Amino acid sequence: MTLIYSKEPPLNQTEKTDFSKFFTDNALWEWYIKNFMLKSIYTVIKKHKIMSNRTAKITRKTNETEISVSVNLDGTGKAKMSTGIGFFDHMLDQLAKHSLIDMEVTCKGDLHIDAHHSVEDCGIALGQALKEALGDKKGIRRYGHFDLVMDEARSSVALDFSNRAYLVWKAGFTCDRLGEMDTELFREFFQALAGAGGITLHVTNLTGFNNHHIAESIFKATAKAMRMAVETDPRASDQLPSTKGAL
Ligand SMILES: [Mn+2]
Repeated sequence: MTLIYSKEPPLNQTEKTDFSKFFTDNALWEWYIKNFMLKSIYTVIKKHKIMSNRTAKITRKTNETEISVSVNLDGTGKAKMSTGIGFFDHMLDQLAKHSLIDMEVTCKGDLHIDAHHSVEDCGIALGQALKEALGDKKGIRRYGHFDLVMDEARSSVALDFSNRAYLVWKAGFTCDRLGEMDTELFREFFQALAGAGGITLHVTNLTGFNNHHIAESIFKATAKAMRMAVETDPRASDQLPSTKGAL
């Protein structure tokens, strides 16, 4: 079947009122497919392309770390973490899984010193990637919050992709390390993430005595809040969620 584009159906004046021709004439079917069906398919593909374009890849190299991060905000929570710090990988896995943001983080850092540079720089690169993937932020919900329990631990996270970096951190740990990760580095990570991502981020641990649970509940609550904030709101898909007109 050869598709010849024409804005008008291939009919003469009298044929235009004869609808039976639509069922018998190949040229008419071709015209219909070209002008309506293909147009609809193109629209869907175009829309999907816009959605799947909410991705970013960041590479960051300093004398201390070499990092590559990629994100897809419209993913399924696929995670591929390789930071050289087992417990940190486990936490980043939670962040991807429960935000439904596909995340890949590779870091070659100066772990012979300690994990500080690696954790902080991963936070910076991830924040940059999220910010870039969000683009102009049109149509997103912008705000997210989640109150998450994990056995005895409970953490609450509220965040805003405001482009104003601010961290409020109310969490403490009773042990110095989890695996190879110093527990004081959790705050460093979220500080870097909020700073580079332009996120107003409030993290509160409410209860808990197991440090693994406390840390994990914070990452999971952040993930769930992020999912809410970066998702597109179908009622405002073409609107910027700010009266200021910019975010
Ligand atoms: Mn765990």
